[in-house]
Amino acid sequence: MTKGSIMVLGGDGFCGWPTSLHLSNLGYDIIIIDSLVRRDMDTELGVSSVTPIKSIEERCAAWSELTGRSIKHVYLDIARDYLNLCEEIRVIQPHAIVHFAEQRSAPYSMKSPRHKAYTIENNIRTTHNLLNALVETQVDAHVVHLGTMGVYGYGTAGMAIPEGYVECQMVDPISHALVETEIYYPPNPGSIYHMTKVLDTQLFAFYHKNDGLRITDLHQGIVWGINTDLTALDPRLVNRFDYDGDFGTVLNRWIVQSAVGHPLTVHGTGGQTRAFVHIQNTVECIQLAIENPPAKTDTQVKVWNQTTQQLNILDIAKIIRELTGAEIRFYKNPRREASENTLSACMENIHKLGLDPIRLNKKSLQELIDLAYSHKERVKQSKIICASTWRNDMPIDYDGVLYEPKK
Ligand code: USQ
Repeated sequence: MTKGSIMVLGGDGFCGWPTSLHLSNLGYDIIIIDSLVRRDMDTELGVSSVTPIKSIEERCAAWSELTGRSIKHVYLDIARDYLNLCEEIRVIQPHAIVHFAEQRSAPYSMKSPRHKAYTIENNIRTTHNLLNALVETQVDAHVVHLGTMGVYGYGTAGMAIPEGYVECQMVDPISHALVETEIYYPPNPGSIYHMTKVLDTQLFAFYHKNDGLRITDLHQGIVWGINTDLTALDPRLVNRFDYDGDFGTVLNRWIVQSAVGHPLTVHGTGGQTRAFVHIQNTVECIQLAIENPPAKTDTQVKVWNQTTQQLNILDIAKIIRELTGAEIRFYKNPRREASENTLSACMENIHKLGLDPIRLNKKSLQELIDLAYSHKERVKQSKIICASTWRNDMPIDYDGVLYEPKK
């Protein structure tokens, strides 16, 4: 028996594909809405996934052959085709809509004026078209959106990062009386990409207040790992593995660098601390969000932090170095970000619902290393260095300086 239909917007991507499999396996009817633009970006950048991913048709056919369950793909650009988005929502009458359909790379968003404009236009129109379409069609689907921990910024605030909202006292500018209130934690995005996720939160707050839309915004940390239990079932289901300077994220990139004998590219001093989550936990968190929807009577958009641990990036490099013997080098940071920060994020919501956190350890890293080593001939060394700088006057550092641990 089906549990109902779920639309996965951006269901061909790095988080979208494993989520689609996970939800299909739980008994939901999955409809992937995807314009396949992420594959076009690989062509634009002259790179491809380290793992040889199959076309969306082959992926869906393999899933059906292996499990008897079907996943349907609809080719649709929801940023530009509002009318067909409405039509799909009307026909499918989804129980929930998982929204991954945004350009998700900070370096890509900072590459050039064109990339900045594309990221703003695409991400904001996508989110707005979705919310607008739900109001127009009057379909009461729960929207589960993939936001980012980066909306909070990585300054050292001197306190733990709450889940979306913070209780505070404000000073009345006239009477100077203290007023107790709760507000969105002040946003501090570090890139145009992160900025779009901040703007999304404002759209959600408005559509929740005005139209009663039910929305969960998941502020996700940096995803590490490639496969989930289901993408690992068959090579045709394998997830994408990005390593290039635009789409590769820090830990996964470094695993690939170690496989091809490239030094680990630590930006700046490596003093950055970031929130992390394993891809298997990502799909489980989305399941938890779907199973625990907001009530119609909720007064706020539901916000959860989707992270299981916070790690210093130089510490990660040292663990990979210990496992693989890779050299670590410090590169001039192509980003404008604090050279050092501490980070402690509240992650109560997903944990109280029973998420079993996968923490970084040598065994889980070894699986990733084995995967990268088995496809290392697919890696182009020339695409490794981050060549997107946050400003035109910032140099691209191709050489770096060797890290020599104190004896
Ligand atoms: N970094 C390096 N060396 C590298 C690559 C990155 O030192 O070779 C550093 C960056 O300078 C940064 C940190 O590692 O300080 C994280 O960079 P990243 O590329 O792994 O992650 P980021 O750009 O923050 O974005 C990624 C995803 C994005 C998601 C975000 C979660 O691409 O979609 O929203 O992680 S978070 O970082 O918590 O905002």
